[in-house]
Amino acid sequence: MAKIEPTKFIWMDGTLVPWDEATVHVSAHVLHYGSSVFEGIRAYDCQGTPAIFCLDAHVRRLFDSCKVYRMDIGFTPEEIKQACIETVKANELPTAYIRPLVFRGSGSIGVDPRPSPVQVIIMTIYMGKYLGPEAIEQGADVCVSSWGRLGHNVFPASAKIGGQYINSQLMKMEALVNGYDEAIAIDENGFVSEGSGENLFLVRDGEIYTPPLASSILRGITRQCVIDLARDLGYTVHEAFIPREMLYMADEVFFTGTAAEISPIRSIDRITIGEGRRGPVTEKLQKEFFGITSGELPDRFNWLTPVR
Ligand code: PPE
Repeated sequence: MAKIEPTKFIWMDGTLVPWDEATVHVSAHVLHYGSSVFEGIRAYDCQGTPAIFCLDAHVRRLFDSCKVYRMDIGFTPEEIKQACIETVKANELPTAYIRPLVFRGSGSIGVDPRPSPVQVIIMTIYMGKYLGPEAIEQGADVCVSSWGRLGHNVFPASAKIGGQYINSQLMKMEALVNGYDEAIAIDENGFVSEGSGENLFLVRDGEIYTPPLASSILRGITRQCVIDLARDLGYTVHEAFIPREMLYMADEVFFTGTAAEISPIRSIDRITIGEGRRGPVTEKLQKEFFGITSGELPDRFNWLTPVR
């Protein structure tokens, strides 16, 4: 997807270090067992000032994920928030994708991660449109994956844990190899779950539907913002189990996510969705969302933390 362009500094275990010095040893536990939790946060160019989107909610989820995974991060949420701000500032980026990562470093071999030290890094890089620049207007072509999402007693889907992303990688590779832009997973009960790195919404007869947390989805922060925004605009939003066939019968389907923002879907399994392009509800939500993040509209939901 996006190539990493190095920036000046990476925040590592409490200090900013030059990009090239932010390294780990090959014996690091995370490399062998996927023992990490992470976040993805965007900073938008808000009238010339970088503004971090939903910083509190992302830091809260990072700590929630650490809790599930029995990881003591060693910093307070306030310290991590300040570190995100400091890293954006130090790299002098007008916009950024902020990637906090908490992982088990080098110290022990074997499945029990606890003897390996917990390390924290915050990387800030450039990120463009997740599913390509055209997809945000024209819509993406997606498939239902042959890979399913696992139940909550196998993988805690609402915790953003590194190792769990093998499932997403399998979905994404299969989709790309077969000529699609992205895939949608089905949960263990046969209901629609989410994309490899996005939550999913559909529109039918002017009402909006999205799978509930119990469909093995990540508790998406953009998802919550879109629910709040849609209700504020007067739409009815249902968090409801969605049978697969409802995807094909929808008037509009779109993804949400930090990287994906609000991305329309124009076909699923080569079946045209609605008119085969971005629908009016999706467009309206995008307009409001990008209006707020660019500072053209007031930040009425308190989404933004300006970096001065
Ligand atoms: N589901 C999954 C599986 C997921 O990874 C993401 C974010 C979401 C839903 C949307 O959540 P939120 O960002 O809080 O609205 N995926 C992140 C990583 C993507 C990547 O390719 O890396 C992201 O969008 O930053």
